[in-house]
Amino acid sequence: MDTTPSPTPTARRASLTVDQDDPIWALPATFRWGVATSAYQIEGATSEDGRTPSIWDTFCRVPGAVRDADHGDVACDHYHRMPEDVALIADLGLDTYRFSVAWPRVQPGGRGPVNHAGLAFYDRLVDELLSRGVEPWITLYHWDLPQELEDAGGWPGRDTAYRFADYAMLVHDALGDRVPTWTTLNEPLCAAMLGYHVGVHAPGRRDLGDAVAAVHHLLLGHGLATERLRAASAPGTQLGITLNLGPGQPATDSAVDRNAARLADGLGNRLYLDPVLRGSYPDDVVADLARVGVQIPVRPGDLETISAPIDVLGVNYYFAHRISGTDEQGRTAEADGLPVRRSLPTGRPTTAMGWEIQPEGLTELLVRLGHDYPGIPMVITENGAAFDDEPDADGFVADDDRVAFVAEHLRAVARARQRGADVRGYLAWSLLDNFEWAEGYAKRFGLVRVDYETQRRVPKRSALFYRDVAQRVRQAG
Ligand code: IFM
Repeated sequence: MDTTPSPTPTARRASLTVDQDDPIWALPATFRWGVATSAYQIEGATSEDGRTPSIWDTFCRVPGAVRDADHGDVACDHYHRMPEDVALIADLGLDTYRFSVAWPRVQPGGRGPVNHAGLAFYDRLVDELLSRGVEPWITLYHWDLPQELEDAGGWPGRDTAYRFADYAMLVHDALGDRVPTWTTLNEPLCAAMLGYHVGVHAPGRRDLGDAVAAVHHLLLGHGLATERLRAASAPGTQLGITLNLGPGQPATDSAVDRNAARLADGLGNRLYLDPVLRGSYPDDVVADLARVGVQIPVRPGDLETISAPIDVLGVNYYFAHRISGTDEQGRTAEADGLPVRRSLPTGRPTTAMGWEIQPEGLTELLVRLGHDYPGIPMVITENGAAFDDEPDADGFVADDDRVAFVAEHLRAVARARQRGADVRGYLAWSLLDNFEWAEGYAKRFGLVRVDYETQRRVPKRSALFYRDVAQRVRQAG
């Protein structure tokens, strides 16, 4: 690959050399190239223009919940710097920006009329993107549930699904004429399991039954919103959901490890894929949950709603698992009676999150999805890595580790396509360094560095590499 320095956004070299015969160059000219962010992680301005608190505003105030007691009050100040951030995306030559809408900004309290001042921000954002030739891709829910809805029961309560569909329509009424792609939910697994079972994300509850009810009501909300969005949308509008998925191999061929891997796949992947794409929950997972006294609160008609047809499956991929069914003490069942599912290290290098770098897992995942859930186009709606970036005196980060990570994962996507997976695009996580949930600002995922003291943005080497790869693939078509 020609790494000739280019003048924008900084005259730095995108350093990695990619061979002429690299699978990356087999990506089609029509491939979608973009970046993703989410509202709470970048916007700040948490009490401006009528926005009310979300569960994350509340959770960040719980002592010890978030590293360094960080919070999203200012974050990347994107709410006030939006045109500058859109210019970054446009200058990188990317075609798509996936962002999320903050529910408590648009509909404070989670019910009732629209808050025009809050909605106006997204109206301006969409127009700014379109004026710079960047396609807006909306995610309606990226974890910032209005606190008042949590106080009324949160996602374990069925009513929240209906509130979500109403909110989706408020956003669609305002932006549906200009936004071609809509994702209902980002990573319902994290919203439900980390928020209501493990308790390390907002709202910090710890009950498996509540978490499983939350899964169902998140998916019901997805289905209700999809049905209503479909009825209101112009032909050609793309609707979908984003799931975080990861393959898991048993550590050994023992029955215990294979059973643990089955359950990990069931709870991590199939619990979401099957209802959305097949209209049923997986029998084995339902049986496992029943054994520990947990039932999915399905009512007649729910699964038909949840499996309303979608146009695109968003796949978020970070790592794969090697699953053992035995814990350090040799036990094979958790306290709740479910098989132990322990992810074992395989010895590969890790990112700053401690996640192993496993690009081959992405190929495996995409090929499997294409095989098990045929007929649904996929887009990588998130993939990226946190590293301990070291800026130079100019604030530039020569993040060759992230460059290599992006290259390896693009290659993994290209290989999956060669094996028949219908993958149509890649949205890097993330445009900016941002608020990484329970890790606060300690972990940096951005292609663009943010100096949180000054709010100065500086594209990293990975941003320039990504720009150049996208440009070359596009031109080759
Ligand atoms: O930052 C998150 C994002 O909000 C959801 N997907 C995973 C990312 C990295 O942890």
